[in-house]
Amino acid sequence: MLEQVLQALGDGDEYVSGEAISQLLGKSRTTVWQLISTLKSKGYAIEASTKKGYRLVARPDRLYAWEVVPRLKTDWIGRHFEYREKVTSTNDIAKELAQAGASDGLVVAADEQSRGRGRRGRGWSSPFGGGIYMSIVLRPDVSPREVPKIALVAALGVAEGIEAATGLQTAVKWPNDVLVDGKKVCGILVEMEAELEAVRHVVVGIGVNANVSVDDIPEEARERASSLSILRGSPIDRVQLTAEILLAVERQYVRWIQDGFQTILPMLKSKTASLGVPLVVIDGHRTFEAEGVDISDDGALLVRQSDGKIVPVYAADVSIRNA
Ligand code: BT5
Repeated sequence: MLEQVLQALGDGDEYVSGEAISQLLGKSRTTVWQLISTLKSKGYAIEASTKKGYRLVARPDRLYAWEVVPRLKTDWIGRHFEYREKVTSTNDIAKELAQAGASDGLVVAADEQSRGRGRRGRGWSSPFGGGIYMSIVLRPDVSPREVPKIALVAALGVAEGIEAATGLQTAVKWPNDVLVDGKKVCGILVEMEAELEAVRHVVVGIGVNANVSVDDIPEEARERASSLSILRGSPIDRVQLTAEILLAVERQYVRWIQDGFQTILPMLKSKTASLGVPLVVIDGHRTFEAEGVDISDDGALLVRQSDGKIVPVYAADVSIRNA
């Protein structure tokens, strides 16, 4: 219903009479007035004039489904879009919904996370309204062994989406970060539920520092992380960014499913900041220095150790070493 009122108000160029909205909705003038009040309480600035009716002056910077869905250009990802103001973690909600049978492509987004998660039990700072916190439920018909590649496929999509929405140049840091000017602006957390040979569902959690201030980035990460608004020097339209990211992620995901990982690889390699540079690799309990050489057909990062041997790295933390 709120969506219909917003549609009736249009882009706010002109006043729309209460009578017109009431006729469009088939509801009384009192109901229209109540809906307008609800929209105001959700952050919409609406002018009311007894003679002329209502005029939409400003939209809030929120990831409401009725704001995001009309701006989507995807075929299926995000068409079912669940918005929550505040959650523990969008990955948790997406997982619950997936277990309850949510369809392929469901997106859960929130304006704040109280327990945003990174990999290996680490946290993800998720201040209200600062970032994009969203999780996509996917049901790929692949073996669980293939699933780690989804982080790379998604990272490539997010990188492209950020470029399309902001004009900033991006790079991918293997396996799950997106960088701008060498600073981490996005982290991806892929989780799955699977049986031995079959994937039940995958949840791709995407956290983007859109309008996050320096103070909201954890101290230990400040040197290596930033936000898109800081790097561009102007605020980011999170709704548009969300739409662009979902479009690019869908495009890369469909390519992967239909044409295989090899079709993604050249693009991924050309965008990867971890190749041809000195790295520090933390693989379980082992930390070593190496040089990034290539990404293999199965998504591993190939690194050259100091003894010259090239070894694959599958699930490590890799940072770029300042030479
Ligand atoms: C990641 O982990 O980069 C994955 C982050 C995924 C977050 C999304 S938000 C939506 C969905 N719901 C969730 O609960 N999670 C996903 P990792 O590579 O482990 O990086 C985590 C580390 O980055 C932390 O230990 C901090 O040092 C640092 N960090 C925390 N918050 C940050 C932020 N907002 N920006 C940059 N770095 C941050």
